[in-house]
Amino acid sequence: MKSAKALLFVCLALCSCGKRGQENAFRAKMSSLDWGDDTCYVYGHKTPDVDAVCSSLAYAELMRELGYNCIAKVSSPINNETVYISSLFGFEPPHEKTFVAPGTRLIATDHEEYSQSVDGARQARILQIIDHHQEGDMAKADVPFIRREMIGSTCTIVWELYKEAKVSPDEQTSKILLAGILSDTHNLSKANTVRRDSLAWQALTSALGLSAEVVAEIQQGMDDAYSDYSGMSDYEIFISDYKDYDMSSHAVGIGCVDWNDAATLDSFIGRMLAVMPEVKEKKDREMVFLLIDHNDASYILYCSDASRAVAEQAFGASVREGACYSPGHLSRKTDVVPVFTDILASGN
Ligand SMILES: [Mn+2]
Repeated sequence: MKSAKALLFVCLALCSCGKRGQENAFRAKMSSLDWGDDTCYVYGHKTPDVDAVCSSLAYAELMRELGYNCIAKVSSPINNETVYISSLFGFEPPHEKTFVAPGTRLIATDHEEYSQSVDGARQARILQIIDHHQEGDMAKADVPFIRREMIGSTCTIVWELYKEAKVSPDEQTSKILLAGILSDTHNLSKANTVRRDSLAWQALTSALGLSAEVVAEIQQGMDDAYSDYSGMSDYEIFISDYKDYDMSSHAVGIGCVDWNDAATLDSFIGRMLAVMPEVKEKKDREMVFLLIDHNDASYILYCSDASRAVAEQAFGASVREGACYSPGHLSRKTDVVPVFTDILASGN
């Protein structure tokens, strides 16, 4: 009798669990994916920034919590800002894996363009895309789960997916998610920041017991690391925050750097112009551009006549050889990529 009661209890428990499982659309979607037997790799974009690294780490962790064999990787070396925050927060950045074999299962975070993805991605099986950029060519293939939200940080989306999955991130993962949000929203100060980023920020900082003052100090450290180019070659500086795009079959590359010292700005622009032909060659690009943020004003550097035409159509006549100017900070994602895409789609 006793054991019959116990059996009934177990049955009821299983039924209610099963019912809860069914009610959880996200978990159900995950279990419907074709995971195969091999490891599924989670990658952010090439030349990864903090959001790319942290979204891949935290999402791989969520997938493992749900029972799937996922590991985060990076397709190229991490930047100084990521080195700084991973050492401050005590987490290990993903290991580098520069190529995936055909048929490898992938999850892409913080990007959805093949040109920004790990080499081999075109022949891989893309299981999921978690991103906050405009629809890219990866998403046009048959990807069974895409979560695209045009919000401040991919890590905010990943935090929301933890909630949907009813998994609470541990302390380490909370730090990782917060790092991505801080970096991509610039501590909630960037124009792309929305209320959902703030909600994630609030939940994570309070779970971690971090005051607003401490968070501001951490942000300052990340900013300093981002623009600490000491010991780097001009080429390395140029590609420290760089992305490739295919715009109407034009191979375009756009880098972003900060340079706030007015006294050396002119010579810095000269150095960056001098290294552009090498970037164009090594990245196999038809056009390359560099956005220099100078105390919240912007210089747009180009090399070659074709890229000059695009830059001048977007930002007006050059202010010096090789450079256009725009007052105010320019976001690559919202102020430059869509404009260049339109110009190149219309054939100039
Ligand atoms: Mn991002």
